[in-house]
Amino acid sequence: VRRFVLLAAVLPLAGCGGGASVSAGPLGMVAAPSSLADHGTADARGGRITVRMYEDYFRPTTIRAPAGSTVALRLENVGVVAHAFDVAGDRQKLDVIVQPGGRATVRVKIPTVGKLLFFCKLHWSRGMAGYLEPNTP
Ligand SMILES: [Cu+2]
Repeated sequence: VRRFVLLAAVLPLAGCGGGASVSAGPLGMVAAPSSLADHGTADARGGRITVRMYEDYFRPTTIRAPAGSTVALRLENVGVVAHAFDVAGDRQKLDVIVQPGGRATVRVKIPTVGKLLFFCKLHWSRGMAGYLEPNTP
C-alpha cells in the first residue's frame, strides 16, 4: 500500500497567504506522493522558465520565483507518452495535456507562503509532481 503525505503538511499552519491555501481542487488532488521524483530546483528568471516532462518526472521539479508573481512555464514533453500539468487544489484551474514532442505554455501564480504542488494527473502516483515556491520573503 502506498502512503501519501497530505500537501497541507508542508504548508505553514499559521497565516492565510491566500495563494498558498489548499482546498480540494477540481481533480480532488491534494496529496503528494511520498516518492516525489526530485530532479532539481531552479529559479524562474524574467518571469519565465522551461520545464521538461519525462517519464515520470518534471525537470526542474521545484520552481522558485518571487512570492505572488506570475510565471510562464514553457512545458516541453521530451518523453514518449503524453504528460499533464495540473496544480493542486487551487483556483488556477490548470489542466493541460502535452503530447510527446509537444509544447505548451501555462501561467502559474507563485504562492506567497509555503509550497504549491503541481503534478501530472496521469503519473502522479509514480512521483511525477513538483512544487512552486517563493524565493523571496
Ligand atoms: Cu506524466
